Amino acid sequence: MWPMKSRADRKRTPSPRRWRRRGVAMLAAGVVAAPLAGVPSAAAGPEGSREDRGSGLTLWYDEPATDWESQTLPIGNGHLGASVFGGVGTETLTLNEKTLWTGGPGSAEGWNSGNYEQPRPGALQEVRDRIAAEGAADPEWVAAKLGHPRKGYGSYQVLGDLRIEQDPAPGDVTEYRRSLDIADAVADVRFVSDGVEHRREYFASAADGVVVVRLSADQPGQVSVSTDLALPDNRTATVSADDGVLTSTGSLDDNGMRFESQVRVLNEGGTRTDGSGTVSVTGADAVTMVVAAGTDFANEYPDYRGEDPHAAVTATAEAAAAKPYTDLRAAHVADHRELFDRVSLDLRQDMPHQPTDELLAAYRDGQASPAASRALEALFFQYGRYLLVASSRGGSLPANLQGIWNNSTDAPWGADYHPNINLQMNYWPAEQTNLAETAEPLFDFVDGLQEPGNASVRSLFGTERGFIINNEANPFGFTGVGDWATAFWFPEAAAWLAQHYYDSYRFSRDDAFLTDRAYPIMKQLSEFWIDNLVRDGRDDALVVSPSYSPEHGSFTAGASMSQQIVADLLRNTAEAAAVVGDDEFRAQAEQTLAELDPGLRVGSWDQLQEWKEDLDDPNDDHRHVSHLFALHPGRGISPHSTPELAEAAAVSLDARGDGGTGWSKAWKINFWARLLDGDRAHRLLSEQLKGSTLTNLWDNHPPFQIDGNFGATSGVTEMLLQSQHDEIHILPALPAAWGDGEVTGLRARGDVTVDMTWSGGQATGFTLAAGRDGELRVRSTLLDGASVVTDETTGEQLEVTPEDGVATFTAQAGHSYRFASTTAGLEAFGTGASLDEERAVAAGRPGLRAPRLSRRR
Ligand code: FUC
Repeated sequence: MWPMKSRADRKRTPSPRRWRRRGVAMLAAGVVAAPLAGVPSAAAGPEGSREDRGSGLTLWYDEPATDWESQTLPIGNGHLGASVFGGVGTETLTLNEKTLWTGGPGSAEGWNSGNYEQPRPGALQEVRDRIAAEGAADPEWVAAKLGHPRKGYGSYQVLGDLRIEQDPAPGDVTEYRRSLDIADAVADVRFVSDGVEHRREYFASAADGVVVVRLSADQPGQVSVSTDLALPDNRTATVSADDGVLTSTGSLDDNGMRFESQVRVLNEGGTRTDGSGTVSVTGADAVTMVVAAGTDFANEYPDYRGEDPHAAVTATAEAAAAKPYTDLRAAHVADHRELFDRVSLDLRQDMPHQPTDELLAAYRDGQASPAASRALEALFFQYGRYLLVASSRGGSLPANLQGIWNNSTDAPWGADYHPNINLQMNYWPAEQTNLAETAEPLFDFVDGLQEPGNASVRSLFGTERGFIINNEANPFGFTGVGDWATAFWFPEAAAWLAQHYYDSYRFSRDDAFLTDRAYPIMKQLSEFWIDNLVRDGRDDALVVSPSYSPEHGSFTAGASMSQQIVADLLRNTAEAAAVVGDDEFRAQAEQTLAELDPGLRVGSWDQLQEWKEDLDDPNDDHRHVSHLFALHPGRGISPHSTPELAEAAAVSLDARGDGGTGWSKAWKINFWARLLDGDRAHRLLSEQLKGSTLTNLWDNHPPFQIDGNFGATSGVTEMLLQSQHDEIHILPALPAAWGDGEVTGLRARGDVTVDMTWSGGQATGFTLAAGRDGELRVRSTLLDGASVVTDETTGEQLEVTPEDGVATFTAQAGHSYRFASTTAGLEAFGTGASLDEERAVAAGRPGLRAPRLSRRR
């Protein structure tokens, strides 16, 4: 329905990817039935509602938001976003449509896609020669040689503010509550005024493609509102009202991008009147507003324009407006929960009846109880999953630096795509937290970079094969460079993004995805690097030159991150080539890999070197820790197989400290988890919550930048489960603060879904649900003692003997394998097994079921 057609879409086979559908729709009648009607349930009393305390999956506040960045509550359906202020007399929803961008072709500034407007013969060689001769080159000098000012880069745009004025403004407001239930993905505002309880609900439905607002009261005829749209002045727009439909249509001054939004105002009772750019309703029992929007952006090189959005927006708005509110809400909740409910996390938390901003403040001040602290941490984990679902659904652009939420026409960094950490971090939680579908826009985006990125290869490198992007990208195929000396050159970025394709395959083992989509991308990127690696005169190894450790230091040859990324690409490509049967290229990738400097060196103070020369300063606390790429998100360092490198990584990480910006702390959670240090990982999570999290729980770089939310969710997952080394590592980095708990629905590489319980810091049981036939390798302390493994599907027990802490067994697709300790912690299962059953399992008697975890698949 949206004018987003990627090359990949057109080329795709009818069913390119077997999306895993592990979640069981939680459309239990009670989940969706209770709050639907126009008459809401009672507002929360002083003891708190069920949502405040019970589920622990609600952010709530006792005041309206006054600051967009730190206080508004975000809803989104991947295409449309809205931030809810919750004002009483005047409610404001800041609206976003993900493709509304200035810049690109047709921009008033001109447009150069980052490629050179005049050829620069010899410039790249001159930089390489100076680096070879002098060992390093100053970034300013390199930028003068290889950079140039960006033209028409643009910025992500706010669509506008939807304002809803209640007339007369409510007086004597009591019992005010503003909340966001992230399990239902519904925001809610309630208050009492003059004895009338008002309730407003807000959600962004992927099922129907619209944002929905519902205003109601517990007495008839009490909803009187007028609504209008406030638009920025960097566009031409007409706002008209006709038959209850508020339409804004126009184009951006900068690039002529056309946009349209429609707000359909549907009143139950009362009178509706069209004004000049407003729709008013008086004396209604309830009012539903349905918002649809679109632009004429299309992910099609080189023009990036498709159809005028009018027809699609009208069709979407009409279809949604024809449905009863209860149906819209039910469809939305079911759609969201099908994704969200796949993972549950129980840290034995106890959510206090306390507004979320007060809970965050108490956590920061060390005043929150341990159980309340765990409640905030578990909520923060799930919030990252919520935000990913809300900001990244198939058919639009990927989640940008602010996800989908933006209130300005000149967003920080344009709210663009920064692939030197930020864009990748956005997608770390996708596979591991069972939200594989959310990565689809990333793959569409990267697929769409092939043509513009190949033009950049030809312009910047003078070679022909493959494609690149550099430090920043926008939706219009900006794949070249700017001139910001410390952040303009990073052609390794696309190779890093290729890791997401291969990792997606490692999780799903979907051969069609690998053959049709991932491998062609990986091969092209490998070809680019095979064409552009250079011989290092120091040791004859193949290196990247010029090479720049993101935003840090001088240009050199063979900085660690550059080498580690290219090594990761070549290794993955060689493995993938073996699967798809491309033996010739496999041999070429392996040969290049053998000659490549791997970028893994231990330096003079036992640190992992950031550069090929030992230049690291132990007092340097730079936020980027790029040279640990091989530890995370790569797989070149492991405490088990390369302990000396892991130790060096720990020394480097320790020196960098526990500070940093939001995303930097989030990355450090992942690093410490990969180093199997749960307490340190937890400390970083605490640091992020205390110092880099806004009261609406958005990550604060500063400014608000959503990568840290996603990075933290990934970090928590890495603490609980890892599988990057082809073994499923159960509870690899459990902190002392999370001594007892349970998690369900996490994903491990190999197409496995994992549930776990633990007690006293030790695994007490876990279940591996295998999606494929084949060998699985498992590492768990539970296997150190006597344990029993039961195929839950057949009831049979398996002989599993760990070697060096790793058990290997052959799994069958569709079977679940239950690992249970026979010596300890059985009472911790406690979910459905009788004492007799538990004793029977403990005694290793076959034929009796192991205690079950609560599972939702
Ligand atoms: C990275 C960081 C900056 C900022 C920017 C958006 O390049 O180095 O700190 O987060 O992205």
